[in-house]
Amino acid sequence: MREIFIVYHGLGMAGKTTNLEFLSSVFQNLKIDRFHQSTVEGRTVYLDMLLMAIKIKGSEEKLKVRLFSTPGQERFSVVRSWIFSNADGFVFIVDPTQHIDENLRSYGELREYTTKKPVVIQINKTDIVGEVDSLKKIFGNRTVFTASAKNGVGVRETFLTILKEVIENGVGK
Ligand SMILES: Nc1nc2c(ncn2[C@@H]2O[C@H](COP(=O)(O)OP(=O)(O)O)[C@@H](O)[C@H]2O)c(=O)[nH]1
Ligand SMILES: [Mg+2]
Repeated sequence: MREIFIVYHGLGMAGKTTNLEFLSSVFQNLKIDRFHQSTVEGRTVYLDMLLMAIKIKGSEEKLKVRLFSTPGQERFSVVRSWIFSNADGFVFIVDPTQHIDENLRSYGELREYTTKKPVVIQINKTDIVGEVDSLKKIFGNRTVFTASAKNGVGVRETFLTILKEVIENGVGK
């Protein structure tokens, strides 16, 4: 079975785990495995992973789709570069409650990987930050979704779009 590997990146607390949790519950019937290790405060410590088997329309074949979110701590920087270089595509989660420069620094960590691989932007937490037009403009050359992962808004759309872009980009090369 071919496998697609999609990485959710963004600042700590941006909502990466919340996205994976929501997908894990809505795609319950496709789920093969879910692993998340966190501290007592709920921060992702090492690994946040969701594995699904998805049948693509118009094809007999099933695809394994593996989602990872990146661990925040610096001590996992080696794990992080391994994850980035092995990804087929990325979702970058923007946290509008944190400074734009911080968000852009985090986005910049993907730069060398996204020249050939697709990235979809999700501006999260729009339930608490209403005005995100200026943020949308900053990322305007990419596909941008607004979301409230906590309420499951925009999560599915973000995922299905990156999946589509990865498949179109050619997977299992
Ligand atoms: N208000 C609001 N809070 C959110 C949203 N998404 C995530 N959060 C909260 O932000 C915190 C960090 O989320 P988490 O998914 O663990 O972030 P991660 O560090 O990127 O994995 C948690 O308390 C979430 O409940 C959202 O859309 N709206
Ligand atoms: Mg997390």
